[in-house]
Amino acid sequence: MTIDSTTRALVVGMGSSGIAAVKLLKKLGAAVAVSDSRSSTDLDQALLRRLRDQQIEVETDGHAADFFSLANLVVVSPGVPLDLPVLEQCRKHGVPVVGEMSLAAEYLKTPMVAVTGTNGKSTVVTLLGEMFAAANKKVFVGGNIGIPLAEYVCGSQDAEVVVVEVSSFQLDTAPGFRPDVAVLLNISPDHLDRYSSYDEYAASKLSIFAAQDKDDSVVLNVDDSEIMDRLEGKTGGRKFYYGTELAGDQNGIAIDHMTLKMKGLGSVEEKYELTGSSLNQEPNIHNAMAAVLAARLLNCPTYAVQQALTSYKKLDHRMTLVAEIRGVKYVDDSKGTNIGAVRAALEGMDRPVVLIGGGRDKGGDYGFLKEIVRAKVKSMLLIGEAATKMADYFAKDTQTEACHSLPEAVCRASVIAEPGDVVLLSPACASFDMFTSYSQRGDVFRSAVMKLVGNE
Ligand code: UMA
Repeated sequence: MTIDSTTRALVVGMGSSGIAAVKLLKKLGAAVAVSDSRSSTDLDQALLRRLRDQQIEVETDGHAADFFSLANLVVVSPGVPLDLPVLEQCRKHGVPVVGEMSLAAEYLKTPMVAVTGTNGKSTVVTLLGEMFAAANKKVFVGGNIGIPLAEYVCGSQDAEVVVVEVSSFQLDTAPGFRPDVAVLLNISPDHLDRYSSYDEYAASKLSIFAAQDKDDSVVLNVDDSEIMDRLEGKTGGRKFYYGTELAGDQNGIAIDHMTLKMKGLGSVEEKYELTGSSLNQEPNIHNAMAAVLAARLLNCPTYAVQQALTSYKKLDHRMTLVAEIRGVKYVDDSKGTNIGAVRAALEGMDRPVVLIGGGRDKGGDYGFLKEIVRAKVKSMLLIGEAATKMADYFAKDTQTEACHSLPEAVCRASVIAEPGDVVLLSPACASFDMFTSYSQRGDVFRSAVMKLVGNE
């Protein structure tokens, strides 16, 4: 896509992705306008002033067809629903509707590894970042995890490798997206409040491979049947696999106790040790294998890969032990915002669980959790918009109870839990009904637990 002075671009959404897109489009010489559904009083006033100072036309309080009719390119932020009538109108008139990441990738000059999947993305991209950094290579880590790719592309592009976390929302507007190495970690139901079906969501994840060819690499989790069963015909890239065991014709990496063993890659037998690493438990063992494989495909030296595996510190709010009080462990898995993440968290539990869940429902099928809840959860305390729905749903599988707030749920959990139990915050829902983010929810959990510690 050529962007120049004849381009009249309209950017939808004034969050971090939209603003990075504005910068890039301006740099490429386009005339730019922006539109946001929020009212001008809700938007950052300094940002509005900055945009107007740059002669950028700004529409607030919604998206009007007239404003869109002037554009010959529309760049949407990932959080903007693609079925907005104005966007449908643009597509009908042949105006391309693309995403910021996809636009940025067209102007990217640095080799790129892109990581998607329902869970584990942030762990894998941060670990990859540490692997390249350990080799003294300049690396940019961004995308869905934080700094938009367009921000990098606007700069001097001086990294030796770019590592991006990619969401399904970003993939939905990225038909030509072609990473040198694409990693798909797992697929399980998520964001079903945005997709019309689980199949549509899964297809979005698999589309990360769509534009790749034999010069590109594909990294796949052999243990995820949702990926393996849906893969046929979805990629032209060279396939590499990771998992518990690889078939005879599969090259990649497999786990043998705590040792990762490479197969069919490199001239000598490569091994990596996870003993003593913070990644030595599932699902992080699989996340580690994905990162090792992707790093080696981009020639990260073996010593640097091992160094990062050894020194990596787990990200917060992911199965983080907050405290142990009278033999009860309190674990913060606030990042467990979907059903697959909660299932993985429960699978790793060898103690009876008092589960704190709920929040904003994402349309997922709680049926995926029924069996594991029956087996491992002795009591479920539920908060937020989904509390009643979840309490009713699991009433036959475990004892359920709705609570008004997260601190109240922690208090109740401390009464119910017995020595040897674990109190686990792993909500299966988004946080936005009660908190600004999953991390704020995790922080509230932590302070409620620390209050219990203080009361001891
Ligand atoms: N808006 C409109 N019209 C609409 C809807 C929203 O104008 O119909 C406006 C909002 O008023 C707001 C802006 O769009 O001003 C927000 O855009 P956005 O929701 O796309 O958020 P950004 O701040 O641009 O952040 C996005 C990603 N957000 C989402 O995908 C929802 C961030 O991922 C990402 O870090 C950032 O780009 C940089 O790449 C966050 C996320 O929650 C972490 N991702 C989801 C997830 O991980 O599950 C996919």
